[in-house]
Amino acid sequence: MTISYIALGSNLNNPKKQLKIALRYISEIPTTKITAESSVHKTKPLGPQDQPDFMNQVIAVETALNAHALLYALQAIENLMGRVRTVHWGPRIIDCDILRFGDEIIDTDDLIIPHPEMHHRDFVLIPLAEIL
Ligand code: ROI
Repeated sequence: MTISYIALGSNLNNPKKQLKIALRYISEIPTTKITAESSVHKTKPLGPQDQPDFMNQVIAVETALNAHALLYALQAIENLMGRVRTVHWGPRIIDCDILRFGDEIIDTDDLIIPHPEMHHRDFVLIPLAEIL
């Protein structure tokens, strides 16, 4: 089993509710259990300012999946929830980013772990600190 930290963010269509829906789907990923949840933090957008504030949260999961299988499960949830990739750094219904996966270092086309931007982002570090 591996412990992984995942950052969630939403700024569209009732963002708090979107985080709850994402948590429910994540809890249904096979062999994966949510072991910690930060509180929900309201944050100013990083990037274009002409978009709503975000709701951000970080969770820990314990999983028997490998990192790519977890990534694909999270991408399936994003797609199921209606995420459309249009504006770069634009508003989004849900974003699920793997921050850490055990102590693995991964550098592939579709997945870089540890998340290369996490140490620049208060909206990730503050909720992460809360659950550590
Ligand atoms: N800004 C904040 N505050 N929270 C996010 O989750 C977030 N996600 C993003 C961009 C658009 C970079 N800005 C964000 O992807």
